[in-house]
Amino acid sequence: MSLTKQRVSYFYHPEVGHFYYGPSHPMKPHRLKLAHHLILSYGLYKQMECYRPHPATPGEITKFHSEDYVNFLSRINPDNLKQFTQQMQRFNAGDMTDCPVFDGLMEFAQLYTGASLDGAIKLNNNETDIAINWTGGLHHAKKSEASGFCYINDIVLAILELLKVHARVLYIDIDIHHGDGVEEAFYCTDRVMTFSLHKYGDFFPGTGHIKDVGAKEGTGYSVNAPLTSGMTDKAYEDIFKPVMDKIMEIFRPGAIVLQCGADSLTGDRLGCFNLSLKGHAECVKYVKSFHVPTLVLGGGGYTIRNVARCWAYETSVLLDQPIPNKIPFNDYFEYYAPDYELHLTPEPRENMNTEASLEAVRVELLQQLQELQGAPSVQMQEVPPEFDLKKEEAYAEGMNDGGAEDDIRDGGNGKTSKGYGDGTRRAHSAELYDGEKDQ
Ligand code: V1D
Ligand code: CA
Repeated sequence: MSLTKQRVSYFYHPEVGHFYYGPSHPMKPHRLKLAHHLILSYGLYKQMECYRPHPATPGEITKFHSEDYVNFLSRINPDNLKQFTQQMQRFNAGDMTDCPVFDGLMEFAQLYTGASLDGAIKLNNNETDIAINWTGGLHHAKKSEASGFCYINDIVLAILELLKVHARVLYIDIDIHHGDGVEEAFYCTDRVMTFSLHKYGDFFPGTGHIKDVGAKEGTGYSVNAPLTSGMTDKAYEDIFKPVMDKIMEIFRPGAIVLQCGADSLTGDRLGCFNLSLKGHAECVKYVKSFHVPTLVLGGGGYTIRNVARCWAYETSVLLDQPIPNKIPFNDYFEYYAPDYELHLTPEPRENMNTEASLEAVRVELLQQLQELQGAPSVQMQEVPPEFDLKKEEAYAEGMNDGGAEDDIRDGGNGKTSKGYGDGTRRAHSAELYDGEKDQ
């Protein structure tokens, strides 16, 4: 781990904001354009490497999704629906579901997925410390099924990429919805720990009970914080930080994937938490403070001006570059009326999570994690033979003995993190995109 400034890479495809789920659908890819323009207008592009990602190929996508499902997504369009009635039911797509068939659906999925894969490859090659793809984070998609506005699970595919180099990958999900697709994909393995905070109880997707801890080898490696409406910054932080400390101590990930769904913010059209940008971004800041290679992704977020505010602010946090509260002039300036300010004020309403319920969640999760400490799989993690690491690095990462020299203190915050291996694979060629306006 180096304590020098962390290098940040940013992945954005200029076409990704042009897709349209339909007039009454809350998912608006246009929000991605708003966020991108806000990031540009704050001048943040000057401090990161900006790339135009490649569209993920069907061959890359079938590393997780089934061939049948990917063929279906590649062939279906709004003009040929009648030929696919049965498959639409089977794969949970169409107007009667959360996942409509819209023009360019597969291309959209290829663009957001390619950006996550490019970010993961850049991290694997040790060419960056933090990779950002605000267009990704579609955590509900399953192997053979669309779900909750998500078609291809770019997160699972990016984690599979990171697992080529890293013995253990931590997935963190601060979207208000449970990260069910990612949890399910890695439910039975101890090489990926998933940690989702979410609203639980009469809320989509209905999974993410605190007792859902994983199965088989993966028992104890799924961590769920079920919450209810009205979560405040303080309440969120009081769960997030202690659980993260314990996860980092016990799991020691070589890489982290952080899904930053913005529907956990105050005033979200679908969400019911009451977080400010600062409360949401505190999680991002905290994850960054561990100095572990991190892929930062978007996710949900339905009050689109606030989604843009959130991801622009979090980009500034990742860059350690403070930005003014006044929104700079940009192509979408009118969206930020009437105050034209960045930060959000939480609503004056009750937090339905009581002190006692929050304490119970925190205590239970810390207890579950403590139980892992004695588990043999933590100390004796097996590394597959095709593992793409130099031997000494794999040894240092997967089998360190907990001695003092294994612990590298982070810049004065008292936390420790462990060393990580760097990869030897080549990244996809990506075009440097230097301050150019969106086309
Ligand atoms: F309000 C709507 C209007 C039109 C179409 C869909 C919705 C809608 C709102 N909330 N759909 C939902 C959720 N679905 C249900 C259905 C009822 N059931 C039988 C299912 O409650 C889905 C919410 C998806 C949230 C997606 C996400 O924010 O987590 C996300 N993360 O990354 C990308 C998206
Ligand atoms: Ca979540």
